[in-house]
Amino acid sequence: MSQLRLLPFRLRAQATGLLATRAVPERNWRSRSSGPPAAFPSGLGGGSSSYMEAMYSAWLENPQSVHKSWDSFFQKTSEEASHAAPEGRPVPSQRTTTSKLVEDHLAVQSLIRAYQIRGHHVAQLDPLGILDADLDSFVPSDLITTIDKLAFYDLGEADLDKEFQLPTTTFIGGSENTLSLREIIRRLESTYCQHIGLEFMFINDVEQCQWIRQKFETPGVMQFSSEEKRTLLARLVRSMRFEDFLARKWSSEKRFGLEGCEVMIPALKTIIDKSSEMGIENVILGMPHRGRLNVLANVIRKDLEQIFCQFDPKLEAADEGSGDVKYHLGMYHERINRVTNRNITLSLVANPSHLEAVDPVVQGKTKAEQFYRGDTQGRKVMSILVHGDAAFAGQGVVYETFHLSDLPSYTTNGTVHVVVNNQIGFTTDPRMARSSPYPTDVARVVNAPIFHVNADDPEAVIYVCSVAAEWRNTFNKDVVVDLVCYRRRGHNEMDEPMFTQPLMYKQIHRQVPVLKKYADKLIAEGTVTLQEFEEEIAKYDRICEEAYGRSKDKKILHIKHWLDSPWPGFFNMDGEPKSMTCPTTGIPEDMLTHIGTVASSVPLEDFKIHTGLSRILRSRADMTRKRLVDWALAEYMAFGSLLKEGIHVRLSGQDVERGTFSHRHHVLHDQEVDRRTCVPMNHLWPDQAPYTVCNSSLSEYGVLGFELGYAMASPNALVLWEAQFGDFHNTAQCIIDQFISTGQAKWVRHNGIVLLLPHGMEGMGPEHSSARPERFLQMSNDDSDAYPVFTEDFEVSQLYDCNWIVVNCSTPASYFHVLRRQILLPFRKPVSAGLPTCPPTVHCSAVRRWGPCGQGLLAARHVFPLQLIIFTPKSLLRHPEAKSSFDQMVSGTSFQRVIPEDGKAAQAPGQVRRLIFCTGKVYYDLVKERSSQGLDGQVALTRLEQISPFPFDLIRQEAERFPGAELVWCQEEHKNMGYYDYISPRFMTILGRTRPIWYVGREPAAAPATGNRNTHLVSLRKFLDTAFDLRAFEGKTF
Ligand SMILES: Cc1ncc(C[n+]2csc(CCOP(=O)(O)OP(=O)(O)O)c2C)c(N)n1
Ligand SMILES: [Mg+2]
Repeated sequence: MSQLRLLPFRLRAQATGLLATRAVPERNWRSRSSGPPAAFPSGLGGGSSSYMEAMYSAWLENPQSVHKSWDSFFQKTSEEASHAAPEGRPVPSQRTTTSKLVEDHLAVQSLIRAYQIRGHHVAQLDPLGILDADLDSFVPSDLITTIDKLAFYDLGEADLDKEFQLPTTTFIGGSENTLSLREIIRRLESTYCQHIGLEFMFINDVEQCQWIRQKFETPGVMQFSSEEKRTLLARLVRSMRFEDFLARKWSSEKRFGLEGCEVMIPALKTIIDKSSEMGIENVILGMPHRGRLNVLANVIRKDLEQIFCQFDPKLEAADEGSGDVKYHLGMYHERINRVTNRNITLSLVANPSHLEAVDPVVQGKTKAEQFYRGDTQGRKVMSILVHGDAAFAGQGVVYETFHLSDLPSYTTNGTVHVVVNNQIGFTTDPRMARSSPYPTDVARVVNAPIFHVNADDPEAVIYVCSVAAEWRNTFNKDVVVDLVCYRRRGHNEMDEPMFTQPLMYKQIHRQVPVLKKYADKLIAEGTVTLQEFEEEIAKYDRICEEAYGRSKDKKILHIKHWLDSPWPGFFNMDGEPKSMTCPTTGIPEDMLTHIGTVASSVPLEDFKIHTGLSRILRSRADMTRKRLVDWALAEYMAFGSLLKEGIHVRLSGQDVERGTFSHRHHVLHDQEVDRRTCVPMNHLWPDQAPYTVCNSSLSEYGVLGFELGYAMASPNALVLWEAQFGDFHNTAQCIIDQFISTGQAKWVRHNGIVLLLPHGMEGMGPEHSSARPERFLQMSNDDSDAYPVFTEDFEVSQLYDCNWIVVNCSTPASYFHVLRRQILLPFRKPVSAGLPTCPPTVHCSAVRRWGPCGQGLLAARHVFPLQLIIFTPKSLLRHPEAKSSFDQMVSGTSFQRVIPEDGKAAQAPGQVRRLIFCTGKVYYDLVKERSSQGLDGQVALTRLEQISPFPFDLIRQEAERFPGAELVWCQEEHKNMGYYDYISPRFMTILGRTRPIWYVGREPAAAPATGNRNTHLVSLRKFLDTAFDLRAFEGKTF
């Protein structure tokens, strides 16, 4: 902010207005960009003069021996050389003169290229005129900001009026192939150094660079009709007057106003208009706090009275849950785009305060919407992400999200990013907030063009946005619009910015608002009259006043009016699920056999798999014959059976295709044909739903956010994210805390995402051991102290009330059932009417298949999904005992929240002296130990498969079954981790504090596991000894 730039003398003085007066037909850049290798070189830098000299020697010998472009170039320059020789002076040799001309041409080419690469560094991007958008007042020495800088190219003032052949890599000539140097510089200045700064020359693709050059360099491109200007003015009026209205009515309320970047509203609307014109029907937006209410009002077009209601502190919410502050809420709206007269659906995804966290969520939702519509190219559905300058540069999830943008299973075919670059983050100057020149540099990693634009030039902004939308819809790649603006007030309306940015804010106080500047311009040029302008303002003010009047009649708030992803027909009219029954989750035996058979085969012909894999498939076939499943096969059965029922299954995460532990192998690789793969799961049934299994980038925050967004789009899909090891979820903690555990309470939004978190103490060290169950359990919202009312539907109503389900399965069958229950659990009934007709390529419930039908109904099922956290095993994947029989999975069977003791101890419960409750893998250690100590009749072992919501009813039942037994909770985790803190008060509640629940497990610790194998085994031995020492708690009080 202290870096004042003295605007250097520019050569543009005489040029103003010229661009607007010339109507130049567009040149076809495609035909110009290609040619045989020896053609006139388009991008030659300084090092190419020897090549040119070689060409020239060849041409002197035989003009036909070089490409015709060289021929005409040398002919022309020779002619000019001979004309240029001043009278009376000796004529230099033809070769010397031509050589000079060749060098000058090369210099001019370099000069043009310098502007294309570095022009943005001197563009006037800061509306305040005091800051450098690139954080640096340095002026590149190869830009001609003063006459003397021509010397850099060995050119002088005398060369300014000489004509130069233009290379194919510029469009500044319009229909002309030559221009004077003076005009070349003027046009380059006009394109690259005024209110638009273009960064694109790092893009690897020449065609894409040419496209951008043509869009911005062609003379006359930035002309607007008077109608377009009036629309732009009207949009600015709305944007500005909306903020003014809020400021007038609620002067002491936080709203994170847009003042200083009002142009964002017309900017977003232009992107949407242009995209709609190009065929887009559904736009999904993500954005932070700044200007969000304005976007809701003027872009999404949410009813103003509903927005104003949010300012009324007295209104109570009608819906359950915590709700959220008004500048985080989402919205969904289908309407007609007035510019294109086409239908458009706009949704703004709700987000937490955590800046940029919504980015991957928006991308996932967009991908899902594209997937369900069969929109593989992103022609119908697209995303727009709005960012703050400080957050865009500082938050790592931005980078993670960019890296998803071109991955086949994650791409949304291009996103338009808009940065509200108000050159400040809360109280921090950009120079302290980032190390890169611009806040947008992160986008360079994916070759996204970056268009910086001075936000006080509304026409420049609109032009840039229109090109950005066209870019996205032409190349299906990301693009960034950097709106360089200012923040008129403090961080929020209560903040005093002069404490920390005194000079900047002195300038801001002097700054004429953009609306006034633009209105004055249009009035001066006669596009509107002052009266028309004032009427436009009065009209919008009236709209706001009327809505305000209506908002005062409201008695109640509805959070569900702010839902960003409604599921049609999912709820009854009163918002309740349709039924509270829990069907069985088993499937017919022939289905199990069929899935087992496909899972052990290679459905494609002449497909050679690895011999090690053949062994695995043979063992699957063997298990199928024996009516057994291991973990991987149980998962196959669950996925495969859901696919048959039309449920799309998507499994994503690092190395999930094979499985971190090499157990899954859902994608087979031909050992002889490169990149030939086969996914047998997609060969199960003729009309099955599609199965997507995809290895993700090495990201947790980004990818989990993405899958959450994907799961948000439909209740009729099983979407799973698997962590490589369970503890890696902590780098995605924000998605878990801010969206998964709280999303329903804050935003009445349901989501059925499943997290698979490998967990288990196996001596692998502090990392790779614990998936940190304690964290999830601590966030579970079931009340530890309330004695529940055991109604008939207790199991289901408990699920209905909780924020997520936490399970730790001890058997493959249990895993199979819980995955199926995730979809079937639901409160559903067949639906007959009232749903929108599905577009031609979605999953259709009428014909119960995927593919075009054009006659079915959207929203095939009416399920009530709930987030599910599963701690999954590692060593149990191959444990000989960890197998389940078909008997535990066939029709009529279902998920057991608790697996009670059913061995010797169960035969004489009165004799049992100890009942050990446990969950997950430790069960197998306990069984083995019990048997080796000969205590099968005296110690009962009961497993909690579902930990949260806590199965109060079954725990009570089990405790009552063994009235004389001492109750023990055994876990392999340390005492301050795992499940103990969660289960202990709940046991107390259900036992009425009459019997203690003793702890057996590892001691409290700081690290989740030891790195020393021996220490691991010693601590295991120790707690197993305690578990079966029937006198361990004698004399102890609780
Ligand atoms: C992840 C995260 N860290 C910190 C904050 C606190 N915070 C809220 S707004 C803000 C400044 C954001 O600056 P910028 O991205 O430039 O947006 P602006 O407010 O300037 O529009 C900060 C630090 C937050 N909301 N999220
Ligand atoms: Mg900012």
